[in-house]
Amino acid sequence: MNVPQVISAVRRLKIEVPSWAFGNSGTRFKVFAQQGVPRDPYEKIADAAEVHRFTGAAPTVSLHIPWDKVESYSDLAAHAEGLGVRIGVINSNTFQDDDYMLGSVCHPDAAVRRKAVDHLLECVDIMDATGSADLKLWFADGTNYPGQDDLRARQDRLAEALSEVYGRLSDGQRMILEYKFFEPAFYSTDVPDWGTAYAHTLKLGEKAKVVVDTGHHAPGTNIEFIVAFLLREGKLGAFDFNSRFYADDDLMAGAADPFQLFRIMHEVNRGGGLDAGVNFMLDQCHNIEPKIPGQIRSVMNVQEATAKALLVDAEALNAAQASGDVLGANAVLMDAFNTDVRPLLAELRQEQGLDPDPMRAFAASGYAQKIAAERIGGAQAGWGA
Ligand code: RM4
Ligand code: MN
Repeated sequence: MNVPQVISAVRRLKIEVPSWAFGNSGTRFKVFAQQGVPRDPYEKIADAAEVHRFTGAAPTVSLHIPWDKVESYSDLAAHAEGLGVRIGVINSNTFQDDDYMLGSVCHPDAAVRRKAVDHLLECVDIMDATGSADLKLWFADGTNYPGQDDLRARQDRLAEALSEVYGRLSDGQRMILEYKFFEPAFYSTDVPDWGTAYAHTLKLGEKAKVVVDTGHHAPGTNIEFIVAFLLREGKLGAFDFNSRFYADDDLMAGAADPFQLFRIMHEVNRGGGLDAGVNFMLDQCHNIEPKIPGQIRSVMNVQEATAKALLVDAEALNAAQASGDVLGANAVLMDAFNTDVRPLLAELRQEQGLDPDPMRAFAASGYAQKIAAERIGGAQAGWGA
């Protein structure tokens, strides 16, 4: 691809931001409250709209239910549209009620499973009201001790729950299933890996796809292989981008390992994933850095990795691979990765009528000072609201 082609391809890339990135977050040790943090879903969407205003690349916002519960979802959707963004994926939450101590859809007690499935069905109702296309399912289900519960029976319960919710989807709606190898359960997890998610979604049908949260893998996992495999099978539904050093750190995408993000985007591009209905979401928390700039930086990091991936000389790579030129093939990839694409992305932003430096432009806009002055009183949003 030449530079104008790369620019137009990156221009089509849209990145979805999570409502929860704008609320307070922290670790189990401490949540450091920040000034100007939203008090409700309306204010979260206003902050998300700023990310889009300065990047031109983040037109949708994921909601988390019940954290983003409101009286009228159509009103919230209209509020979003008034700010130039739309509501995206509906993320379900079956991990914060006392009832879920032993799991949700895999719980041994049928009454708890019923409650969890009813919540998922309610999320589909919300999708109907907001026009959201995707229901994201992440389950905290699992066990802590060998023998605690029947691993096989838990898979049966999972399949049953998924199939009931799948049956409730309309045309144009999808169910996207996220996996995570451990935490909060430590001995067994009911959807621990892409293979389990793939097997369940394959059985369910076309409207069920897999979510790859980049932070949900063991160290050293070759995530780009998983991406290539799922794309090849038409089963890659979405990404939850973030960075990890140790566990599910939820740091900014591209911060810990920009080379990994590049390799992932290379496989996305190779597999036609830029135009295959894959939802590129961020799933992050900004514990110590300011939240809106944290999101802007993350969007820029994904754009950079994508631009570099698009710059890979496919012809030269094919030729080197076909002739067994190990070092030559590797060099083609590294050449693209080592290209400074920041001028190219600045050009793209200028074409879009945006400031070429979104971080600087946001800082100069005065928005952070404005919300810090205005958002006094009320309860700041955080996990759980
Ligand atoms: C989970 C998972 C989900 C996200 C929650 C907040 O670990 O990554 O995608 O919705 O965290
Ligand atoms: Mn996630």
